[in-house]
Amino acid sequence: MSTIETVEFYDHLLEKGVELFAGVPDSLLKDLCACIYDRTPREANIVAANEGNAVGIAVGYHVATGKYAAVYLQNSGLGNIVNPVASLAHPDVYGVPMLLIIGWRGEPGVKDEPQHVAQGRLTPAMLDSLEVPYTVLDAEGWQGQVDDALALMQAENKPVALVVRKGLFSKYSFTQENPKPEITLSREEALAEVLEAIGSDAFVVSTTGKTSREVFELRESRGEGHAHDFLTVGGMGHSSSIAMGAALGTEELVYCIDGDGGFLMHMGSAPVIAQRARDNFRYILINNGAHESVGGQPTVAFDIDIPAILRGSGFEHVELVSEASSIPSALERIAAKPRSALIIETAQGSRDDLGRPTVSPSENKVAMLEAFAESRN
Ligand SMILES: Cc1ncc(C[n+]2csc(CCOP(=O)(O)OP(=O)(O)O)c2C)c(N)n1
Repeated sequence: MSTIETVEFYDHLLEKGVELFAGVPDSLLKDLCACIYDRTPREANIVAANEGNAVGIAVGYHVATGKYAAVYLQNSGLGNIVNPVASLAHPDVYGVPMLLIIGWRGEPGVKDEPQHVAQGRLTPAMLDSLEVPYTVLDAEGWQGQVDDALALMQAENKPVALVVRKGLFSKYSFTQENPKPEITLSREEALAEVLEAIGSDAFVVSTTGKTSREVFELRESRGEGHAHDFLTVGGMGHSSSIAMGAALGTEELVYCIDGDGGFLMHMGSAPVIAQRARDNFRYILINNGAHESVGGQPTVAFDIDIPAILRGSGFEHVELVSEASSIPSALERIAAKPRSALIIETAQGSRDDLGRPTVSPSENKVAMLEAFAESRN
């Protein structure tokens, strides 16, 4: 498949007046997101907490400057933009031009994971129903497609979208500064310690991305099966809420294992959970300061005081560790106390040969229902 030269595409957007980028990184847009991150001043590329926030930034920027922003997202994030697009940016409301660049996971005919199949099939229909005109970008003639989209966006004062197929952008490599070189613990090592410490009776709800893939592989190697794990393969940011709901169905402890990107995406759930979750809910946050699963763009998680946020929300016992040897004793204390949370700071990175779950979500659900029922007996 021929590709679009990523730097040429980026330069073209700049030539056409894009001075602000905002979004949430995506695996299919990995090279474009890396290029934007590498070449754009930090204040002009906002890695937003969620895609709806990125649309909000684009709306505010336009009303203040008359200019327009480019908003990048995976199609999984379309749900997060529906509200601000339909009830703010749509021409029936404020009429705000913005260029949406959407990675098309689960495109019909392209093999992908279960969580991307329906979203991939629904992507064109969702854009149609939002009345957002879109073009599926082509490696041949992409300049004309971009220019037409921008002209339409400006003529009609509305969001328009470029839909990006797998493998469309050329490789863009860059070296990122490591914000915390003193941390050597990997996420997978941390997860291995966690699974060992919490025991096989506890339930786990793990976050979207490589965390859940690592949990799956660790359970395989531990020979424990998968019936105690809800892998949040889609619905990024909702693991803690899922764990809150699941804690209602068992007397065992239910651990949410979140990531910093997932935590930030719907952080409003933290105080509600701290105030209202049942006493068997426990929270573990693996903080590597980045969206590691989709290319490693930094989040703001290393710049903020997460223990203070959790304490302020109502978690009464909060610990932070960054070494494997501290995890078992910390989890002993966490297990003993309701409204407690453990933050584990880790380095970025994962195995090249990391696999994907071989049990489907629907099979896993059947097994989980049984395991939860047993835990109540
Ligand atoms: C709503 C939504 N937006 C974007 C994505 C793409 N995505 C999958 S994993 C991930 C990064 C998760 O970051 P974090 O929680 O920090 O975990 P890490 O990958 O660093 O372990 C992203 C952005 C998605 N699945 N869903």
